[in-house]
Amino acid sequence: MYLPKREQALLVGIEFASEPVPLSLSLSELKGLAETAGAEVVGSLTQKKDRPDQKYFIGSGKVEELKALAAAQNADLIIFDHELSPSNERNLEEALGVKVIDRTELILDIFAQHAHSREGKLQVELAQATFNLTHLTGHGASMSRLGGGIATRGPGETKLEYDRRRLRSRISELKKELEKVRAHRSRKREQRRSSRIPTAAIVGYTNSGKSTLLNALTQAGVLVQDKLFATLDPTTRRLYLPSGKTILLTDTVGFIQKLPHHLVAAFQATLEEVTEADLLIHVVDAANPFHEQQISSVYQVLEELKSITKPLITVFNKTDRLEKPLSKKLLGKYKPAVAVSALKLENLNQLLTTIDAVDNLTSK
Ligand SMILES: Nc1nc2c(ncn2[C@@H]2O[C@H](COP(=O)(O)OP(=O)(O)OP(=O)(O)O)[C@@H](O)[C@H]2O)c(=O)[nH]1
Ligand SMILES: [Mg+2]
Repeated sequence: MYLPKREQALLVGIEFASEPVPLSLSLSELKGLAETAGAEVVGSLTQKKDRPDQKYFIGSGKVEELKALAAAQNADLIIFDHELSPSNERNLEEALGVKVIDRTELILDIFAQHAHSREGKLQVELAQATFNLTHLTGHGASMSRLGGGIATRGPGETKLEYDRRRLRSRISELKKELEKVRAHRSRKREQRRSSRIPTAAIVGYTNSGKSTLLNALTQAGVLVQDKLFATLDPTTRRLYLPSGKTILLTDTVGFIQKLPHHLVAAFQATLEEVTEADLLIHVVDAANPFHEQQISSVYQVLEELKSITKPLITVFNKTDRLEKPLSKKLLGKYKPAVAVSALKLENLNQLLTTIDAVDNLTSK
């Protein structure tokens, strides 16, 4: 069997004083993203700075350090934990002679590998094409020089374009196609509405256990993986509540901090499952030490989607991995909140009762 060589990646992060999320969280997440994309992380470099350097984003002394580290570790990919400008990327690649990508490109690469439905593929290609159009002065020239691999792959068999005119026409084609998909989805939603069954969307940070919860509650058989962004396409199943009521439950794409705005926009068709839902079930990985920061990131995206005022139940998941039970204070802060283990099927009845108690979730 042919196994492509794993790219050897170095991670780079700057600790800005103003950043609310600690760099250690961001970098460990970046490592997870890089591994999910198929790279092997061989080292990392960090720097404290007030603001990014104009030319290289990091300071020029750090560029030298990075070059030496890349040579010592045989790195063929450098991943920045921040959004780089096209000229930053070009300058860095020229100085280092190694492919340089940023967090957004890495996430887009994972999305491209995980897109299976026609809708998912269209959405990812639109996001990549929009990204490439705004970054043509960067990779456009250097991409061919620095070869393929991560951030050069499109969904399925699609080849990424780096030609301004072709990109523009492809973007308008993709938008038209996606309009059709949205129209189809909205017809399906209308059908559901006319069937008068209320809907709940499972939302939350990536890898928090959303698909595991859908499977546990409805035996949906959705793919579960210890990977970031395993789910891109929404799956909807019926859920029968203890009172005898029925609702439709939808598993959705995960959120992550520093999710660029245009990516959220490209996923509009999928995210409409969230904006149209009567109830949000917010799954939180209680075993992640940074779960409160993750909650804030999810709230930010929900705000962007104008869905933050919807009824919301917080589900603290993975309690089987906790050494001591969650504090009453935490559960009180995010009320109504339930602590469960979707994997071990623990306390799911309490969740069902809590869903049952939500006002206005009766058939309309
Ligand atoms: N220990 C433990 N692991 C869990 C639990 N729920 C989910 N997991 C694990 O967490 C990982 C991610 O689970 P998923 O259900 O794929 O998470 P997700 O939120 O759907 O992730 P994305 O679709 O990638 O955003 C898998 O390895 C699951 O087995 C739980 O209650 N306890
Ligand atoms: Mg999932």
